[in-house]
Amino acid sequence: MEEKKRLNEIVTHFVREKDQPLTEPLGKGHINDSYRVVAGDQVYVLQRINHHIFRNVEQLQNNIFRVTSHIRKKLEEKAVPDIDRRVLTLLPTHDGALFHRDDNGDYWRMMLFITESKSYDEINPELAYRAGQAFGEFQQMLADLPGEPLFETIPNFHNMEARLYTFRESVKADRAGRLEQVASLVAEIEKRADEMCLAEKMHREGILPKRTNHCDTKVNNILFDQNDEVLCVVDLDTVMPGYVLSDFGDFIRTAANTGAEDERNLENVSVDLKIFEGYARGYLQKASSFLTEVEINHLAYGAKLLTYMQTVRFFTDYLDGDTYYKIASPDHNLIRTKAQFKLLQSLEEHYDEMQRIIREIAGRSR
Ligand code: GN1
Ligand code: MG
Repeated sequence: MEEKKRLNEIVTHFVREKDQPLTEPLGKGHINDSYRVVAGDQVYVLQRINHHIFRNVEQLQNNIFRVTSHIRKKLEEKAVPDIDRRVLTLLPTHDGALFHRDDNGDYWRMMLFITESKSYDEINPELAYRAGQAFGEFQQMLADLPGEPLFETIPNFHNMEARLYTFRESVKADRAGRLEQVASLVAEIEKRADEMCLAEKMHREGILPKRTNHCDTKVNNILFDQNDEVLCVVDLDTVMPGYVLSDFGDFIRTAANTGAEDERNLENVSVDLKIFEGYARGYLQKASSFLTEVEINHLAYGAKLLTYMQTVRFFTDYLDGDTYYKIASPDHNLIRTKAQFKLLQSLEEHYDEMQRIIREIAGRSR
């Protein structure tokens, strides 16, 4: 079936056919495919869920439903206006299901489109401060989520020990025959392996808790309104139990980089400490009430860890022959690996400064 027709057929499981839905591609995620749908006078987002990555779509959707319902309830209690633009709203199918499975075995979901919003791939310190508040508040609102812990939509997602295990398997297998040219980079990864497994070790020792984390705190997963006020945190597929230092670190990795995630010119890549400082200020303002000393002391470490982890993930995918991330050129994953590694080196150089900034802010907000 022609792609457009197929999409339209899928949409009619969620909206009425007589609203004549129109679908067009949207966004640039590495994992799912997204479309903007206009039907009647409503705008929606349609997504094909990548079920090779998210293996249990039912549990995934159930997580998102629990998270968004809980946040919605909190916003209602506070009588916040315009709630549909401040939390995602899943649209059930006509049968009341949270997703639709088509004849090809693909999984689809729909939600309301957040109108008059924008996202950034790069921001300034003031917006970083607002984003820090937003993710701090997100964790805070989910701190009392009732019921069982959330399902781990990707098992061991931010577990560095597990990531290194997979990486080493890929090095051994060298499936795409690419290892020879990148041996020195493998050595750089191994040199840091022990240091980067510290979070897992602290968790086993009982000194680092798991909380409900977003696990993809990319700067472009925050929607701002036309006045640059934060509207909403989006992309909730990976919301699951994790360490707060992970969420903190992933934001720094993506927002405090002076270059792009896949920058070819490595001279452009370094940490922007003004963004770091802005984010830390916003985040700690909301989160310092529930964080432990150990968690606060490891936020800057989290920036190194998540950048290292992303280096390892891109590198693994490169060695495997590009099976996970969408690529735009044959060396895309290698370019990404090198760019992330350069950022890691910059974070290492500025680690003491980052620690000083955190201590300074935490001292004031406690
Ligand atoms: C993926 O596709 P996107 O931008 O939502 C990935 C993140 C990585 C990121 C790297 C489920 O996120 O973990 O950090 O790419 N999501 C998944 O840019 O693997
Ligand atoms: Mg994502």
